[in-house]
Amino acid sequence: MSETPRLLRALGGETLERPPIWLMRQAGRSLPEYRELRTRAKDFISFCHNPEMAAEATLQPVRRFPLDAAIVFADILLIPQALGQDVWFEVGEGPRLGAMPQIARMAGEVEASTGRLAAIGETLSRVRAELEPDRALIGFAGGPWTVATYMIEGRSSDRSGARTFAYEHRDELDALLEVLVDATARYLVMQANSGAQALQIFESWAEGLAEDVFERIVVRPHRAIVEKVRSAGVTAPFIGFPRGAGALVENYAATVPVEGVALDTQASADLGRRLQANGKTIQGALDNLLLRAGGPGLDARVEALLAQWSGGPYIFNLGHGVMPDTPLDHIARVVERVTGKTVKSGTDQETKPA
Ligand code: 1CP
Repeated sequence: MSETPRLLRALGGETLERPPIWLMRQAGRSLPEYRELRTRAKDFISFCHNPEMAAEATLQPVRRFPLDAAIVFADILLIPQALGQDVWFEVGEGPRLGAMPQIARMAGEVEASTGRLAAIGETLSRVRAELEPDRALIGFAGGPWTVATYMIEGRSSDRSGARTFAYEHRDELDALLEVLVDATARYLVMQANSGAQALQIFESWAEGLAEDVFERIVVRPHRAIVEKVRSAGVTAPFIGFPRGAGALVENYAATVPVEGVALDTQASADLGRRLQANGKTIQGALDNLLLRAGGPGLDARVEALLAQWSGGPYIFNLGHGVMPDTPLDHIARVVERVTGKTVKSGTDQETKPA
């Protein structure tokens, strides 16, 4: 049997007898063993910068479930921090960022920023050494616009402040995106050189943008990232995730040279098939809230997704990350259905010894 990970075969354009499966945000708070590990770190950022702990968190979901890929445990907000903006996490509330440094100042930090993220490379090489060869290792970064929304607003928000900024300070936003494109491309090159075999760009907040704005602040920066990473000699496939882009995802797929396009929960069967027909591998798009809810509705939706998209290159996944309070037996049931494998470890809420 071929040891090329199923995820990479799908991203190479193969239609497989069963699609690979992994779940966005599969590591982390839905797992009791993660919550236990998390108590040992002083804070979330130091957790991400601790290769031993981050490698453990990366491997936890693939030990528990027969998933086809692991995604490196890190966060999209490590880049602003590496560029000199303060970032911290308020327990139970989410990210907080200090005042945004001057853009020109951050531009001068781009080269050094990759070195400040060296621990993530170390996490990747540790995981790659431990992961079975038929499972892929995914690296990632946030999309420049999504990262910029946090940098501008200083926290999770409805992004209205960041969008207003995009209109009122057009040149400044373009300059900020350029800094982020540069830092992100270098970071992804470092991740690929450390063992990441596929690279996902999480543009989680691509919704609500007019076509011309979407082109300017999502499409163009993504294309620039992919081109920069490719010109550094990296051949790892990309998965772009312009979440909430709606019909504009077709413009995205036609212009950004990514191999895979991750679709959110509202993507229609036809939209996915059109992207496949145009040479893209698609990923998605089970509702994370349905995964949490479970029951016959979940089973029916999993069957529908498999039926509608398995005729072309397809990666089974969610349309947004796993909710922290998702029952693990719901995850087990979906993974078993897609892979045809049984989940060996207990799926109850008990902590499993490492
Ligand atoms: O203490 C903790 O456990 C903090 C919770 C947590 C975790 C586990 C955060 C804070 N980030 C992460 C890890 C993480 N973040 C991963 C690796 C784990 C995995 O996927 O298995 C990844 C891929 C991310 C990506 C990420 N971070 C995104 C994009 C994906 C998405 O969900 O849209 C975003 C928007 C963030 C910002 C962020 N970091 C953390 C939180 C709670 C948030 C979201 C805040 C918000 O909703 O605005």
